[in-house]
Parts: sequence; C-alpha cells; structure tokens
Amino acid sequence: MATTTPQALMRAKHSDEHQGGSSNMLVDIGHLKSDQESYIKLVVKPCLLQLTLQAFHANMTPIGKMYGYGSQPQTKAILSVATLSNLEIELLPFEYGVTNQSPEFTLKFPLARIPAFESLNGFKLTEGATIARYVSSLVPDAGLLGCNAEETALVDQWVHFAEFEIYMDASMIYAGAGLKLLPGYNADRHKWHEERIVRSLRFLDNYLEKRPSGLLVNDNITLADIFSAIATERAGQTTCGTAEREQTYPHVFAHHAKVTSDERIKDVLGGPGFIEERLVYN
Ligand SMILES: N[C@@H](CCC(=O)N[C@@H](CS)C(=O)NCC(=O)O)C(=O)O
Repeated sequence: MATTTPQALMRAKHSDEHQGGSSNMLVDIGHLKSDQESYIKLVVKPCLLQLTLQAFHANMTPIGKMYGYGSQPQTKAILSVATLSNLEIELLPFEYGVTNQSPEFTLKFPLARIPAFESLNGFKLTEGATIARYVSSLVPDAGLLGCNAEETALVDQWVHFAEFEIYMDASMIYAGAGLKLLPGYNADRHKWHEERIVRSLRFLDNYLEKRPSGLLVNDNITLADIFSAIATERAGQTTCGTAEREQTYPHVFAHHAKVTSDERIKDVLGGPGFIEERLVYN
C-alpha cells in the first residue's frame, strides 16, 4: 500500500475526510436533510484542516505509522504531540469503512477503529489518548507529561476530564442535534448532555481563571492542554455559541485560543469551526 507523510496526506484528503465520520461514531451521510447539510457546511467544513506544515518537519524522527484522518480529534492530538516532540508518524491512506474493515487492518486491530498506531518495531496501540500519551512519553524533555509525578498525574486528570466530562457529551450533541444521526435522540437527552457540559465548563473556567500561565498544569503546553482544547472546541461547535464563549466561559476559550494558535501545532489542529448560536434541540 502506498504511503505518504501526514502533511501531504492531510492536504490531499482534507476535502473528504469528514465524509466518513466527524463524530465519535459511525456516520453515514449518504442521505442528508437540509438542516444536516447546513450544519456540515457551517461546522464541519470549516474544521477541515488547512495544512501548510512544511520545512520544520524535515528533521523529525520517525517512530511509526498510524491509521486515522487529519480532522479526527484524537488524530489531531496525536499528531500535535508528535510535532511538539519532533517525532514523525506516517499517516497511512485511509478510507473510512473500507480500510478499517479490511483484513489487513482487522488482523492487527480487531475492533476496526481508528486511530490505530504501529511503531517501527511492530508495537500496536489503539485509543487516541493512550497513543498520544505514549508518543508524549518518548521525549520527556518536551515536557508534555509534566516535569514530575504530580504534574504527570495532573496531566492525566485533565486528559480524562476533557474526554469524559466535556468531549463525550459535546460529541453526543454534535451527532444528535447537529448532524441528527443519533437514533432516539430527544430533548431530554439533549438537556442532560448540556447540563453536564455546563457543569464541567464552569469548573474548568474557574480553574483557568486562577492560572497565571493560562495553561492547565504548568507554564508550557502539555498533553492536558491539547486534549482540553480539542474538547472545548467540540463544545464551541455545539453548546457554546459566541455569547457563551466570550461571556460565560472566557477563560476556557482564551485557553483554547492560546493552545490552538501555538505556531508549532496550529496547522495540525486546524480551524475551530465554532458556531454563532448554541445548538438548541427541538
Ligand atoms: N475510544 C476511541 C474512539 C475512536 C473513534 O471514535 N473512532 C471512530 C472514528 S471517529 C471509529 O473508528 N469508528 C469505526 C467503528 O466504530 O467501526 C478513541 O478515543 O480513540
């Protein structure tokens, strides 16, 4: 199978990456209704990566290859920490629902899910946060897991918090109210997910307000900041419109802006695709 660098592949594929699944679940967008189309136009397309990563990748150290696509949040996190650690992961050509169902893929990764990583010596790993943590551990000097045991524990705390207390609920709203692809999604469920996100974002905003660096663990970007920015991005595509971002959770979205505008990773993370008005379900 032909391979290419992540950068070239993402440039080549960015126009159809989301066709296969922008949410955390299998997405068939063969028969879109007009409101689904407009959500995709407003939210999904602006998220597609505008990748112009160039020369500064020239001296990266190769560590392995990965199936994923550049607009998938977990893949973005992994490629961000690889970039910050000066490590190169080869992103393999991937067609959602085809590549991950192929015998070549399922022999190595039986769950048929991405991202799926294989190191140069054949070590295989799935689950985006785990792959990102593993990659972060390869270059301790990059500081992505913090600088001591306590900081590392805090990094883990915020990664889990971001994934399970923000991203998961926001992704349900994204798929249920945004893309209208979740069977049985209804107003009660919407309210339940929204209340969980509100509670978490309030907590996060209060915490960040007291952080002089504006970052979660120390004065440098860690894995925690990357996962948090990715999770709050999904909140800014669902439960947080402009008013909520600017007035209700200003520290959360200042943190998001700080992380995603970092010159080293801003092209990997791509544009946020924020919405103006928060999604209401009716
Ligand atoms: N828990 C996994 C979830 C990853 C995930 O949701 N992958 C989706 C694509 S966005 C997938 O591979 N779906 C294929 C399937 O479920 O068959 C992680 O965090 O890495």
